[in-house]
Amino acid sequence: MASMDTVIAKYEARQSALETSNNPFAQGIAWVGGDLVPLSQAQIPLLDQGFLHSDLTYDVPAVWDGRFFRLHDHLDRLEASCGKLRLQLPLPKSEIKQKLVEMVAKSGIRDAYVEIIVTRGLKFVRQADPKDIVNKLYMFVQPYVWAMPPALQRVGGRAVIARTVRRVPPGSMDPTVKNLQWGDLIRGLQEAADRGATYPLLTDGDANLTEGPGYNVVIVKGDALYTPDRGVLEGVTRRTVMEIAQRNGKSVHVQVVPVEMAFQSDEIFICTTAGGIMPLTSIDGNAINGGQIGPITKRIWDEYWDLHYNPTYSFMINYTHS
Ligand code: PDG
Repeated sequence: MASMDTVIAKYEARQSALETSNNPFAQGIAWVGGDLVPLSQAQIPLLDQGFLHSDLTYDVPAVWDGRFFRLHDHLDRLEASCGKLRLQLPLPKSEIKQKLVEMVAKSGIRDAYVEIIVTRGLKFVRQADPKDIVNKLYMFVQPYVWAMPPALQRVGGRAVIARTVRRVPPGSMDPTVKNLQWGDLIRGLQEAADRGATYPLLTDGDANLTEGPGYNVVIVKGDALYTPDRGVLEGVTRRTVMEIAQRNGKSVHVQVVPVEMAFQSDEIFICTTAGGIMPLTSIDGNAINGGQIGPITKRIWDEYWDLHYNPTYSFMINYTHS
């Protein structure tokens, strides 16, 4: 199994190889209204309801070392999110997949953050006849995004339990729909910075953990993993974590997770497509596991990145014909 040092060193070597590229899409490529443009030139119409009322859903798969990871799971979740918001995918999933592969290949980007957005379109829902509403699709590919940079993943990040804001409740904006109503999450980030930390964990307002800005949270206690069942996005990374843990004989509990469990945990980490497995070594200034990354987190980290080469989870992109 590849260790953290090897995975990061190989990634960094791929990055420096890219620096010499003269491909106009090397810093990103976008698909807007059927046209492919460099990401820095991509524009959305001002009247798009995704912009005016955040009336949209989106999803984010990633490409690692030239392979798409769990793309079908992300497209399935996108389709489910569309269903919950009464949006229609503007293109069939198979065509979206084909376009995304073409875009990644054209960009030459080997490690990519890929975003697919479906908005209501140019008509506001109020007083609109549903048949006049035409949903819009936007897609882009850019170099991989790290919610926690690799250097910090080696030592672990500092988290706080947010006090000034709670996660939006499921009866308001359903967090199982991946959405860009980030007001609560942004406030959490600002509070964390005010308190000398980087990673807020938001509660449900009743002293139970939910999630943070762009990540799920997982607690390790003994031979068991715990992660919140409600008020969270059902993360694809978290699903991968649960599969790895179960294969390693750990029990996995998707349940109510009182804040207190975070302080009593043996290990704790957050996880997302944009950064993978991100260890936390302090919460509200209290060291977890003596301030060291624990063995179970390390094991999951290594297996997580190994799975990016497993054909059950990923497929190779052919970069040569673009
Ligand atoms: N919870 C929220 C609110 C998220 O936005 C995300 C992913 C997750 C959990 C984890 O889901 P998954 O494992 O399927 O990726 N959000 C990141 C945000 C990246 C950022 O900019 O911080 C993503 O869209 O990739």
